Amino acid sequence: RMVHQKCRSQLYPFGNIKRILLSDDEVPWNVNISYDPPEYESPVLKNKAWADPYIEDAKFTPKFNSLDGNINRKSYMGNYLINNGRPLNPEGRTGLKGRGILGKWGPNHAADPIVTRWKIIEGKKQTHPISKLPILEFCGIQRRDCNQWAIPGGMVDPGENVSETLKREFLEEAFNSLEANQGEMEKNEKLICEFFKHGCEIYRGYVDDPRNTDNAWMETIAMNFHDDSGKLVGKFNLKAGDDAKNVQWISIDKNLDLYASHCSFIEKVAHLHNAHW
Ligand code: RP5
Ligand code: MG
Ligand code: MG
Repeated sequence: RMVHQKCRSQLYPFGNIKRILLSDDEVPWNVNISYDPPEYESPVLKNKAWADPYIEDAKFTPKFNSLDGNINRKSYMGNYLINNGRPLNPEGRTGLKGRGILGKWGPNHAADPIVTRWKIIEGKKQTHPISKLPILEFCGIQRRDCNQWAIPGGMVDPGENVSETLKREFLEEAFNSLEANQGEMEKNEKLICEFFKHGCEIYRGYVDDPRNTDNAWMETIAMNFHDDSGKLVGKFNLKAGDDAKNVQWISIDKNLDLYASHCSFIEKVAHLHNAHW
């Protein structure tokens, strides 16, 4: 498997903090190197209901590697190590310690809904001139935090089922449900509930997210919801909302440049449908 990359670029995406640069060989924890990275904890985490307390806080007694009340501190990657009370990133060093901008020490669980349809122009399914394979489109959003295009995913709330997170995040980011009126919201919720009944799991595990640190990282379940006829998503009235500043159907191709490890999820979806990549 690939060594994580996006969480090793020098400038941390928040707080103007610089990571120590590492070679691929220096990433695994079991490789001995002299290593003293800077530490960062974003001030925005202070007193946030969705964030853990400071790790030094005497009242903070997290149960790592387990279901801790309604917070899932288990990793899809197996048991992670704890060093001086701090969880260690299962994919190795990142050049930065602390939890950065991430709310939870250890795994931060997210869900990624990958909604797809065939590319159709004037009633004709479009194929790629070289691969001769049909072109798939996915519903992508532009993230407000970094301007990169991404899958409209988000964090699993405490006690929430992943199947709920998938719908809620899609509604928030691609339908602007947080600012919709009651009637609109009910209509959209019904549509998405129906459409999200049949999904296919694409990926479950670690995400190479630029926000990851040595002690906090993203994990996700990515699910594909495919509309083969295009008739269901034809009813979608896409409108960016919450952490998304734009939303659009994006043609799937290997030259896509997407946030975190989202390209690798999209590639799996393309192969699943025998579409152009
Ligand atoms: C990525 O961050 C996940 O794959 C998911 O798309 C996203 C969740 O974080 P927010 O969108 O809530 O910032 O690692
Ligand atoms: Mg969101
Ligand atoms: Mg999001």
